Amino acid sequence: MSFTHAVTRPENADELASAILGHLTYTIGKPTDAATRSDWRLALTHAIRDLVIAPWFDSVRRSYAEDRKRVYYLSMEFLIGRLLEDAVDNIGLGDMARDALEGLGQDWREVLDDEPDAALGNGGLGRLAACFLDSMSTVGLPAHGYGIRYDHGLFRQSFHDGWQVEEAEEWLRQAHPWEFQRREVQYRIGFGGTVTPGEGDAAHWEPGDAVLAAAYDTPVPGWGGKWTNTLRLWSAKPERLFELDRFNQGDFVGAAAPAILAQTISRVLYPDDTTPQGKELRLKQEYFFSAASIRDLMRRFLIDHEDLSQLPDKVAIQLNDTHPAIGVAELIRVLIDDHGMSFDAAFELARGTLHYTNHTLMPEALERWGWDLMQSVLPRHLQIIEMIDRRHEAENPDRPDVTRIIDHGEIRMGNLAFIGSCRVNGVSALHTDLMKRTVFADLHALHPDRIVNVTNGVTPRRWINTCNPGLRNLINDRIGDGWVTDLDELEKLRPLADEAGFREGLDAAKRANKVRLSNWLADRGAGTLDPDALFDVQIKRLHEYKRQLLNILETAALWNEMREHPDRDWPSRVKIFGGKAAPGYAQAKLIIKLINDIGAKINADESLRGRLKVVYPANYNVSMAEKLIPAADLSEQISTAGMEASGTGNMKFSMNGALTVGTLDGANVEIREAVGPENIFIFGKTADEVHALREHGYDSRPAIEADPRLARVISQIESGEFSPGDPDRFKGIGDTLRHHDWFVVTADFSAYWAIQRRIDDAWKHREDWLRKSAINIAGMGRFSSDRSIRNYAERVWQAETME
Ligand code: T68
Repeated sequence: MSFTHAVTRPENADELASAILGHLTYTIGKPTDAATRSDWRLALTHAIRDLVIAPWFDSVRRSYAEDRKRVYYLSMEFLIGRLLEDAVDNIGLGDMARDALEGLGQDWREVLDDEPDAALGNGGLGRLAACFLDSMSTVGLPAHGYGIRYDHGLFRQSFHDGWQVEEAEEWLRQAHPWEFQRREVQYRIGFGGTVTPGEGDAAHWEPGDAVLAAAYDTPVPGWGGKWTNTLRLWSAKPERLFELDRFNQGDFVGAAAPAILAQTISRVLYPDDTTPQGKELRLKQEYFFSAASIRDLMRRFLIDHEDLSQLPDKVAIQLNDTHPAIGVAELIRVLIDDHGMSFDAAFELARGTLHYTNHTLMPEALERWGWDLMQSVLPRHLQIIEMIDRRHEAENPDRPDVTRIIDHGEIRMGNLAFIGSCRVNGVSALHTDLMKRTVFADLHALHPDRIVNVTNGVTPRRWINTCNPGLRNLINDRIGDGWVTDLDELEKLRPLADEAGFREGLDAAKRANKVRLSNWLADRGAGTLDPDALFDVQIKRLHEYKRQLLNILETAALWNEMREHPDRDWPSRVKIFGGKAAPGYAQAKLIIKLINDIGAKINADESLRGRLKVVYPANYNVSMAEKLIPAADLSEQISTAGMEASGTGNMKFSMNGALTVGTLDGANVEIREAVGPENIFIFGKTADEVHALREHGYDSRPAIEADPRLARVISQIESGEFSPGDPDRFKGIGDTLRHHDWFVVTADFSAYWAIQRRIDDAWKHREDWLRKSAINIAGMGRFSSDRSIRNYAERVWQAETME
């Protein structure tokens, strides 16, 4: 019998409203007069989800039928944010859905804002994975995302007296209608135990304990609904839910204990960003999802292929940073122990299939695991890693020690990922170049063709089309909407930069976004903001290398200067900060407190007549970024040169018409090329200069002595001017700036101050500013994640799209 109730696409808002009401009644089980906002959101979500299912099935069917190479993107993090509005827009029903919902008496924005963010990531790395999912679907590349279904995503941040306080995040407290649990798909993932030798290279591993990896699938519809991929997230479940014996003996808590222990593996996202922690649980998380994913993709491969040697022709596995690098050993283990291959053959196959993306140059951020820990958690994998290391040494007898995988009792996951991969990539031109010259210099010398560059990108669907309707409409009116899937089309805006009418439109769209943001911030206690002020925004994880400290020092120095020269023509500025510090990162948390304390002092100073404000809304996340970025005039990208691998926020701001103040770091270098040096504010030491400064131990004293503004702010911080009740509070920050200024904040201060004053001047020339803004938007074509994904498909995965 064929299925005759397939949901058809609604022709108009009434039909969609009827589908929403149907779900409110029969799926949610609520009459309209008792329905809450969440009920309406869930009903709308189900109505939209229905429309995604048939195209999803079609995509799966076609990818099996045509037997194309599939891409598997393994990532510990997918920072996907909200899904509803994105899905509605991707299937082209944005206006209709709004009309339908408003016809039902609901406020569109309020209903959309009811959706919790899926914060299954820390920052750039996780958000990149989410943009890549969108692009892989949009360009029609058969792909799966594989990750962990954390019960608790990134912690919720609040400020108590200006200090960061963390609380567990609970995105799953509400129903999550986008996912489908696949009860039939579960794998037993073992840990510990013993290994006994088998035939040839094979061995028998008897794990000491095990958990089940249970699959939850989320459809990822691309633009226009033409292709839909799957994000499969793994949740850890116990093998036995319950120990009846213990329960019957009255040990009610103990009866459930083994189950609870098993579930801890997918309980929380590690809130570290860039610093690894030698935690057993983290290693178990990494193995858990890598092993489940590899078993799942092997199962799919074996449905249609008997010949394992075809694996590299049909499968590309991308390791998003080293977090899934244990997958190198797991894939080889499966090929040897489960499929009877020799180690050499298995290694060759694995190396043809795996690829690794590096996201950081900080050597301390490259993962390492203790030999003892690996031996106790993954004894068979340790043997395989030893075999890989010996083989690499045999092939490269003169290799330097730094290229070893196992050294000084540690397993270096970066080297394992490099040696086990076919292609290794950096995420911006500068970062890739530095990878070749620094952390991977010796491995690069041994394997000169392996490292390639794939500059990051972001999806213009979420980051212009959906988050900035004013700008979207302006662009569509002038050049049509082809840019949504071919961002190079934005080039057509370049000549319009010289057209007053277009600049006016740009101005009006930006101002409307700023008014909306001001209202939203006012609701969060920011007071009244002047929408005609320059909105100067730094939003990203709190990290010393990102130098929020440089920004707040300059802000305090500006405050001093404004008080000294109150009659100067100071343009109004709103300094907006957003971002979380890792809970264990004391210095970053102290910087948050400093920003809030300096902000409180400035905001209370009436002599400024509102011309300088500092705002730091708590709990920055993807949906907050969607409000802030369209309203920004100035984008702060001021990391210590050589330390930000790429940045992706920099691209989002520029696409939305903000001008960048930045160092020559990460993708800022390529943004400068794309928009022209006269349309971006670049300052500060270059990566090579920073390196040279550090070589002999950087001494900040001359820089502080030479700049009275800087000297004064540091003294104010140290003397307790911003912390009168606790004058010693920020001594540590003064001490860092004076004696251990690793991030060369003091060396760049004068240049940063100077460029900010140039920005003050530029802001006063409104037409010229808008021209620059238009040129920024026009130049952003190459920063679409569609371009990144096409680069990966061609240069890394050797995979074709379904066009
Ligand atoms: C970021 N890395 C880079 N790491 O810092 C950024 N790390 O320059 C780049 O644009 C982005 O990756 C995408 O390539 C991260 O975000 C992490 O979040 C992270 C998480 C856990 C452990 C280590």
